[in-house]
Amino acid sequence: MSNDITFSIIKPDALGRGDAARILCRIAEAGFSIAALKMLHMTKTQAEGFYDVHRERPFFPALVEFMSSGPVMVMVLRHQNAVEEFRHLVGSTDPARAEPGTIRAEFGTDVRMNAVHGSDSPENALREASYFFSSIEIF
Ligand code: 3AN
Repeated sequence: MSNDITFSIIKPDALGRGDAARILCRIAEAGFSIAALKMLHMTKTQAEGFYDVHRERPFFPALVEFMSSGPVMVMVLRHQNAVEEFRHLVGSTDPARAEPGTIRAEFGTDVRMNAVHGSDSPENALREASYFFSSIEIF
């Protein structure tokens, strides 16, 4: 399994505050290149499909509500060991526990509104990338 791509979302909280450009700068400065990028506003059904693995979790309805509450930026990022490197850059799920200097420590509000998503495995990176992009849109 190729481990040079990961999938990310700049979530509605960060986009709504106008932080997308600053987050993209952080990502580029960390050495990631953008293989695909677009902005969209998910329907509830699309957000449910994306977070299907969390369907039974108590936070699922609020998560879906939040992720479909406004536009997001979805992207495929390229880097050696991309999944692990990106999760390192993003920080812990809870911004209050995220290491200083991470994107969530700087831009996140709480465990739900935590500014960015990053895939948790190479398998999920491929699945998530293909949820939003066709193969000819990934460079
Ligand atoms: P991560 O994005 O850090 O991999 P996951 O995959 O466990 O975290 O959770 C997916 C998303 O669900 C998180 N990014 C966050 O927005 C939301 N979430 C996770 N845990 C909670 C929670 N305890 N309460 C509310 N929302 C949560």
